[in-house]
Amino acid sequence: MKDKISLIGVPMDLGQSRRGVDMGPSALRYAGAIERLQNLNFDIHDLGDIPINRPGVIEDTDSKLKNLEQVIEANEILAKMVDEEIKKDRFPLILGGDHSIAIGSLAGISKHYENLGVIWYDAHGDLNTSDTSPSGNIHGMPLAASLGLGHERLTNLYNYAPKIKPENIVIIGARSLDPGEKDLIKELGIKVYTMHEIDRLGMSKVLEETINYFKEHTDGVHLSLDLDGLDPTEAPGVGTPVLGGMTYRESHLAMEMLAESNMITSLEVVEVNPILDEKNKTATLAVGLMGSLFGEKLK
Ligand code: B3U
Ligand code: MN
Ligand code: MN
Repeated sequence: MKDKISLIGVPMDLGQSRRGVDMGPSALRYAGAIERLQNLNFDIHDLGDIPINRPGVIEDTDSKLKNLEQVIEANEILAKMVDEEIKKDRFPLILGGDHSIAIGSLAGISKHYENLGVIWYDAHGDLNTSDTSPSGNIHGMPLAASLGLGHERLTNLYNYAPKIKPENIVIIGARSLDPGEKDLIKELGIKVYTMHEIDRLGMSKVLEETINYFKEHTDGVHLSLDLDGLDPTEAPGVGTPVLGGMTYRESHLAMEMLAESNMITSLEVVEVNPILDEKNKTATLAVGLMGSLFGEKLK
């Protein structure tokens, strides 16, 4: 892993309907994200938060793509910043914000790789398009958009498409998939470890398989860490909790195995909602996972 990290905060909550996830970057900084990585001897630059055009009144329209313009604007800024930091040979660490920001992260990252792998650690598939989405919330669409599916303004963000290939994706922790997402997974043959597979195989095997799979296929791996992948008893501060998720211990094991593999080249941490949290428990957990991912056990 690179020893220079650039941290970018994205206080975005317009990709979904519950306010509060815009405070995610603050909650993660407050929980000691920067100090945790400094203690591991990383040279970390906090570039601050990108500006989000947040209207005073956020109308809960029934549009098929809620707050499209603002989501695009923020993601364009994010894509450019991430792109610039990678050019400087720095590891991009993006703190969200809701998961719609993965569209910008991947747009900035993927230009630098032939075959970028993506680990989508999430209760959801985020594989909806404006046609299949039950909610119109863009945070349920970033993986589809990055595959080139959905609204042209999202798929073509940062002026190229697609960003990733279906065979370079591994979804871990899925337990809430919409019908259109299930169809897409089958159609494209996307590798998914649902909670069923995690229960049967164990997290150790799931990560071993994922790591071996990526070793053959990819030249970089982005970890998109949605905190709702974890069980809400341990990570309650998320907008769309789904029971039966991955535990604290399974998640630490996953991060430690990824640290050992030395294959992660970028990270985003999303969907932390401090308003719905219990004393910043979820952000603190997230920072602990970051510690493991960045090699706390190894140093
Ligand atoms: N699949 C649903 C719900 C959802 C997606 N991502 C989150 N929730 N966090 C949707 O609205 O697309
Ligand atoms: Mn998600
Ligand atoms: Mn999710």
